[in-house]
Amino acid sequence: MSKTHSDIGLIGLAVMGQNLALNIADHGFQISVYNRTVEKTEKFVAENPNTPGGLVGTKTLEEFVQSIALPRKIVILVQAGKATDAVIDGLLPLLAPNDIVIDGGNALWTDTIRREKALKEKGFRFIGSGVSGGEEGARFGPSLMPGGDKSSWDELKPIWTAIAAKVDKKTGKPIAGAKPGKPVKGGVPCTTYIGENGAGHYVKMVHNGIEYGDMQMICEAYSLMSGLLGLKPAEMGEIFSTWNKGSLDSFLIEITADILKQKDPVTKKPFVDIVLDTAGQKGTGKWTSVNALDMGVPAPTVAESVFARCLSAIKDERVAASKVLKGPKIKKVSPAKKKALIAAIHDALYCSKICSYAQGFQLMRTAQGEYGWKLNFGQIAQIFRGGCIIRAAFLQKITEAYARNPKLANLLLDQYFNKTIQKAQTNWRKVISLAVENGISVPTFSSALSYYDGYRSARLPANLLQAQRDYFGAHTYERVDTKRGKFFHIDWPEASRPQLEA
Ligand code: NBP
Repeated sequence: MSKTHSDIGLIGLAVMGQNLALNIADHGFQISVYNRTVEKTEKFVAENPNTPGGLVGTKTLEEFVQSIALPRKIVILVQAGKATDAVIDGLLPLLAPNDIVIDGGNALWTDTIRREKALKEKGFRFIGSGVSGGEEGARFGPSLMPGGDKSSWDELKPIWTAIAAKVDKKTGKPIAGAKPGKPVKGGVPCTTYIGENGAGHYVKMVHNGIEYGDMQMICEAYSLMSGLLGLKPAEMGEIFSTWNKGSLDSFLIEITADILKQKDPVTKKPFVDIVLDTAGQKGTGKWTSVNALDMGVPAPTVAESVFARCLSAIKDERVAASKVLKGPKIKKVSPAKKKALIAAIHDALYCSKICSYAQGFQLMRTAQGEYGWKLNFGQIAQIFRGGCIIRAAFLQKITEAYARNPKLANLLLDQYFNKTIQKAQTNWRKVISLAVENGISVPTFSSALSYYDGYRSARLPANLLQAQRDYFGAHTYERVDTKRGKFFHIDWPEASRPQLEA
């Protein structure tokens, strides 16, 4: 029998909203749903008549709001940006004090900070929750990254922990097998309170930036195997399947193996060969990179992965340039060295991945200082273990690293990551050298290595750079033989500029 009032409400019945609503209903919560285009609501409710919790379709915002138990929990899953503001504006006159509005879209974290503040001033509570895992995640278990008012989290927690992806307590591996009406039982939920105001959406954004990096790095491994060894997609698919059983075990490696083994239904050629090489983007990788630049945090690998998509997008220009700009002819590696090269590419991928995550976590660490959040990095890595696109066995190593030292300055300094790179770096360097010698573009692999080499350098050539700045702009410099924080300037033209006039 249906309840008089629903446990929760959801606005926005596109892909994410429909799937999240069904996930919530599968866990026995009655959910009211509303969509601007009413026909979508009617169709959705009609198509899903027997969910365990029950769907309550509503035609107007007033009817929707009235159908939810107080204090209300209202999830918004509409297009991020203006649409979210429009929905909030429509809701505000209808809400009661202490109602909780939860934005599950991919909002820019600064918008979430603004919205949380504005709603708090009006006596309402606001949560900005990252929802990761796309359509499948929303339906059967996403990773959820809620940030905002802590008291709202305490009230939302039973629903959020129920619907989140679950990982095995011992192994940390995602528990699969959820079916419509039959969610998985037990396991550790992939959600935790991230922090105040925009913290959840910030962490979701960095997650997406890391995802950009992971995807591009896998593409570079594929490009190297194809270019240097001439391997066919299906053969590479088998290699990725093998890699998926080891330290690279992850969702993205798993789907890459599947994709490489897939045949095009029309031509029967390898599917990947008929896909045009231009990648799109929705902006969260760009946001991550822009924020890294704004905060002055070195995150070159994430940024390179965004630029790689930009470069891929100028297809016509590249095709024209390929006829004019010459590089070295690729020298195929001999079959005798095939096994060793595949192992080296594996190592290059793993080391680059470590650096990319080190950059992402540095970014979150700096943002924590900037916004006064208290982020638990070990827990953040843990909730990425299920539901997320970046879910990977490797994340357990990050959780362990932060358990060893919660104040870890950089993941590279952790004993596991340090040792792993020590062991694998010869292979990493070899692969990048081969790529450079053969003219194969590997922007994320090489930027990750440069990051590693830069980060471990006690002295960088910035001494010369600072001298240049002092020369042309009187920007001053610090000396190696005085205390930090004391600034000097040389009056260059008089002191040492070569006399141009006789
Ligand atoms: P979309 O981002 O495509 O948004 C479509 C929804 O927004 C529809 O329900 C539409 O209503 C509604 N909407 C728009 Br557009 N303007 C509106 C307005 N002014 N007032 C009210 N409703 C409005 O949907 P989605 O792909 O399901 O994504 C939802 C959110 O989740 C986004 O923020 C997205 O970034 C985020 N997200 C998506 C994914 C993914 O894999 N797709 C993953 C993670 C997060 P209508 O039916 O009347 O047009």
